[in-house]
Amino acid sequence: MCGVMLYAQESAEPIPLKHGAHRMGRRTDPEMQRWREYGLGQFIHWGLYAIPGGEWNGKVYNGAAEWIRSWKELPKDDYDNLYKQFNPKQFDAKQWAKMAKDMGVKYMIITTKHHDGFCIWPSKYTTYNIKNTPYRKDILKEIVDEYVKAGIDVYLYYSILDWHHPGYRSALPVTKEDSVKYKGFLEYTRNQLIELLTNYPQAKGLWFDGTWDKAWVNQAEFSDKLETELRTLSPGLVIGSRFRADDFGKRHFDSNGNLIGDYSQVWERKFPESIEALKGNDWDCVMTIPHDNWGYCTDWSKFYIKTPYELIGMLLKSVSMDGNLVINFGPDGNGVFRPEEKKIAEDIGKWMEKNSEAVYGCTYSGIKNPDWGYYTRKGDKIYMTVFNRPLNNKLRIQLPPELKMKPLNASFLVNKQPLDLKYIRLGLDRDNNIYYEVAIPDNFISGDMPFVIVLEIQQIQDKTGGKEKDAMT
Ligand code: JFZ
Repeated sequence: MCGVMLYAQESAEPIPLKHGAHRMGRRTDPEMQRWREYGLGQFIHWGLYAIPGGEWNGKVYNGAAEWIRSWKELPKDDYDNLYKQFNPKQFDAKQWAKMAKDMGVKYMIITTKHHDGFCIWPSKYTTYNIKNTPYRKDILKEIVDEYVKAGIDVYLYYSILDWHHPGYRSALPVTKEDSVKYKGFLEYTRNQLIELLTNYPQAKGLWFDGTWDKAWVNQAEFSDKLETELRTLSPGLVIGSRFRADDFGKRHFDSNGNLIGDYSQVWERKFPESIEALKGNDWDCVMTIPHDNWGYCTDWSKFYIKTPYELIGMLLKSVSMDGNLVINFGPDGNGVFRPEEKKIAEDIGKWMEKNSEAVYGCTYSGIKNPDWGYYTRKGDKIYMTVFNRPLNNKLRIQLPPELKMKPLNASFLVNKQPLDLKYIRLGLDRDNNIYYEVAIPDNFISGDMPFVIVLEIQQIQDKTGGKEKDAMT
């Protein structure tokens, strides 16, 4: 019964929606193409939570450090007064941007207002902002200016969930008074978003959070109108799938299965199994270096910390499936990145300096990722990034015939050294795959980081290409 209903739904006429997806398929404009080509991004979580750093009165909070205000051990007033201490004396936006630039980052997302409601810009709609801290200056402006100067695109994170605003409600307003207050909160949200885009016109997009709240989900008309308004104010703006829900409260994908917004934001600290799972949608993955902690946390010894090797693996995995990887950093209350983060950024940067050709502007290659690493593609070049060097030094390449690709030559990316490329055979398996092999020289010392081989290919025009396969199935 259930199966029948599902089938009926899928094949039936689309469900009429007033607030569904605005578009089917990918955006085709240059701004979105630019987003697609980034490859690597940086997330920064920075706010009042950086002061306690996951601890209060010597006690350690078990949740994510940026959520500490929700901990019962911490009196809310104490937290809300932390702004009186916020004075990051060592904060240097230029240095931040340089660190990101050296890491090879092409875009960055900065928390302008996290769940605690504190604003790192001098918003005229609340006093709970940077201007009323001892620091006083507009931190957001410093960050936007310096990153833009360094050639890095900036995106503004904004949490709809707000523990400070008196009109905020997480669930549906129950009383008349709740409704009125929540309306005021929605107006506040709209005002601040317009303010952000007006004050920081360089921002390329908005990154929304906390939009799972029932109260927000039920405001489909409001958020849909607001999205249109924001896009009109800032043409080309990129907004992911985590902003608004459709008429029936469906998030990310509307009731007809179409992606809401410009790219999928469901890949938080996880990856799609395969390119097919993405259904052709743009996507990025946001990733923490520890397990699940975004804001500064004094003690990292309780976490497993991802290595640069693993993070580069995640980067190549993302790009090989047409996505971007965004790595999160959480500077401390003084505006300083912890040494571990600096070292990771440096190590990734060293690798990117030599190998970023396999990342920037690259896409899915059409070939399934092999056991030894990842394929990425740009034009007539296939990049083979090797993470697991085979013990026999032979890299097997398995080409589906319908790709009609003929490998011409192979070489190391770093020094262009030519490598032995051998055709093995066609039709070895039931899918008629074509096999090639690249030989890694026995005396090649790969070191402890992945290396890249460039495979130059030619598109072949043959009359039967792909046909044999169809005929066999
Ligand atoms: C949210 C925040 O609560 C968190 O503090 C951080 O800012 C992160 C980037 O976003 O956390 C989430 C959001 C979405 C999911 C999980 C945690 N999710 O979709 O699985």
